[in-house]
Amino acid sequence: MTRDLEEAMAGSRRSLARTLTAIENRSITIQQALSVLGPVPQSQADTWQTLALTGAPGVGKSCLLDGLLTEWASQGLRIAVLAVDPSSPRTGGALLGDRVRMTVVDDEKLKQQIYLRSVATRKASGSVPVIVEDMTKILLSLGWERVVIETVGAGQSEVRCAALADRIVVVEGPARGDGIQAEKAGLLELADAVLVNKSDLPGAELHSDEIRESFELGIGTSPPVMLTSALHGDGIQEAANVLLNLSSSGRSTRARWRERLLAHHERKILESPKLDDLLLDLAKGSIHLDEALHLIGVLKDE
Ligand SMILES: Nc1nc2c(ncn2[C@@H]2O[C@H](COP(=O)(O)OP(=O)(O)OP(=O)(O)O)[C@@H](O)[C@H]2O)c(=O)[nH]1
Ligand SMILES: [Mg+2]
Repeated sequence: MTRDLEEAMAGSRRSLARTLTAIENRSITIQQALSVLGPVPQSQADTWQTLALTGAPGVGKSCLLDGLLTEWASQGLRIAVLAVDPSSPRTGGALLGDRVRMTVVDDEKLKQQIYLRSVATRKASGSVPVIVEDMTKILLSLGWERVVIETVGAGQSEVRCAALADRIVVVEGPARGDGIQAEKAGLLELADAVLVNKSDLPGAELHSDEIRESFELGIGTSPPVMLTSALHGDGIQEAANVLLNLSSSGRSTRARWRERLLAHHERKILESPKLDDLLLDLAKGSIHLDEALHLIGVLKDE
């Protein structure tokens, strides 16, 4: 494994892929990897290192990303993408590259600036947010300047993957006539920006008004809400500029830390070597929940 890590440091993409797979399978720990790769660089003042692009299946996240990556890579940035849950029922689990053609990699020059990777959530052993967090650390410590996480914005695990990122961009489609329901409001609470994609279809403008309104009426200060058409390339350049320099609002920061706190707690429990034994004891009724949490070290004596 050390050889793969060293070759990845020397720029081998195959070794990088193998390293990420080892992280995915939990056959190496992040501590072991970083002991060879060196520490994860800290982010500069107000610039983000990680950005999540999240939203319902099929809203156009991958198509948008293709456009955004083209803009960012043209500016010389080195960007890695982790696409989480490519096993959505809609697409039957094809890999990132097969689902939507990422045209950015057709350009010989831009291709060098981009690294694309799917996270196979079905095969993943352990908590997906933990795996995504560790993979992100590997990429950053190998000198990828920005990591974009594409994840469906439904379900706790996906939302927690998004919450790992320094910034969250929620992607929406045109209005479907059902307004903003509770689940959507929960996701919007995490948003540092909203892209209403498919602006070439009717209802996109209406939906961006609905979103701004729902922020004003309850969620808090509205972040930038922008219209895009990934299909026609409308609004992509503007969105790329705004997103690259996006700052985080107090509202989204708090919401994100809440998710991270919960994810961290879960990580401690899932990674405890005592977990299997404790589950048996809990099932037998020989210990209580509080005792189990004590033994894992999540609960401390007051
Ligand atoms: N009309 C229109 N269609 C679009 C636009 N952007 C994407 N699409 C189409 O929407 C479909 C889904 O696009 P994807 O980029 O795969 O969507 P996604 O959000 O990544 O989907 P999942 O990864 O499965 O969650 C594709 O058929 C795209 O061609 C757009 O701006 N306008
Ligand atoms: Mg996609």
